[in-house]
Amino acid sequence: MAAQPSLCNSPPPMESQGKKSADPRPPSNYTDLISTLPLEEGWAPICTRKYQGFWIPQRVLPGIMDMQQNFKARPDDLWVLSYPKSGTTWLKALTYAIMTRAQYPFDHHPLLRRNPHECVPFVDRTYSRGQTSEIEAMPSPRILNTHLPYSLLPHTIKSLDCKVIYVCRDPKDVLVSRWYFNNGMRPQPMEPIPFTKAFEMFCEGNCPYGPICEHVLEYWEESQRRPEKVLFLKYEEMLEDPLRIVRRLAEFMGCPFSPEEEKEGVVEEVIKLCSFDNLKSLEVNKTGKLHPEFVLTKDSFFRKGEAGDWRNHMSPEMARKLDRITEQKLEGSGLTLHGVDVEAAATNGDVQAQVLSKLFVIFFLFFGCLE
Ligand code: PAP
Repeated sequence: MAAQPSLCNSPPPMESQGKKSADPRPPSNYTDLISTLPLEEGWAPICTRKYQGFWIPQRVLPGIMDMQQNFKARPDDLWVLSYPKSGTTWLKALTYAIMTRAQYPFDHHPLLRRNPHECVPFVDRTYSRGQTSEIEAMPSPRILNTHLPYSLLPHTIKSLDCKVIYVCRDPKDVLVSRWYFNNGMRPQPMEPIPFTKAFEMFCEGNCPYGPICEHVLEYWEESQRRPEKVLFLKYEEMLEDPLRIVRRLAEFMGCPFSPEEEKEGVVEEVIKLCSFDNLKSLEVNKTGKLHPEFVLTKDSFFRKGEAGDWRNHMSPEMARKLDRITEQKLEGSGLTLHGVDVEAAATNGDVQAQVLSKLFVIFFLFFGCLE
């Protein structure tokens, strides 16, 4: 039988080739370098190359290299950053709604007509298409997004001390979300990736933009060093207490809610507009694609929107294995990453232990005194 041509072996597509573009700089000059980097095909049709320690999708690598060399940051840029499938779409919607709340009434808001990814551009992909002028033409303050780890960010973002908001999520749920997303991209007759294979690859750090723990740790450490510039959020906290998170976001962004806005329920309006149920139900997010070359339709960004769906896909042993890997990698950092429910259980356990030890001391003192 003739060997099937690999979906991954094609060189990085020069997406702006052959298209009329106002941009003079399609990033074709990185092809030779990219072809020398280690290639991983397990997540096909997403093929990744190991670049500066991370598995970066080949398709966006020319744009990333171009960005690293040529991106011009502005001091008031706000970056929404994440490991993929960690809550990017939601965070984009929230930051955009917070920033533009005085410009648009909530019943005529652009988020009702445009997908959050169209309101806050994914810069890697825009650069890969050679459409850098789209980013340059954005009025300030810009909200921009990339999935790059901190160490790979263009240096001007760091030298200008731009504000960064990072969202992370329980890696088990990230994997499940990635698995569905990836399978949706596989053309017929490709079978879905067996979940056990996806699990093993993920555990080894082999996943687009992975390894996940190193990605998360870089931002966590930066948020500890510069909390006024790097805000670190967890998807599970956002689900649990959106009011607190939205207020925190607005403060961090330099546009806190005024007492009048609080009284008028603006915080609640932002949450409602950006809620999973609302965004998923909008016509604009049900059909159509973000770009003609993008395989998936916009509804693929809104699947379940919950914490803990991993329970429906992993055995307890698998979950324990991934948790153990995560704990080992995060050891000593002060960060935990296994979802609010598990953490809450651990915290409850701590509280119970504290109560028991206090009772023990009282008991001991009381009977000690009697003797
Ligand atoms: P991306 O990296 O491709 O942009 P990202 O938005 O980070 O994806 O993650 C998608 C996840 O966020 C999906 O999770 P699930 O597969 O477990 O369901 C998606 O459902 C969830 N999501 C999208 N929008 C919202 C929202 N408004 N509220 C809560 N979760 C959301």
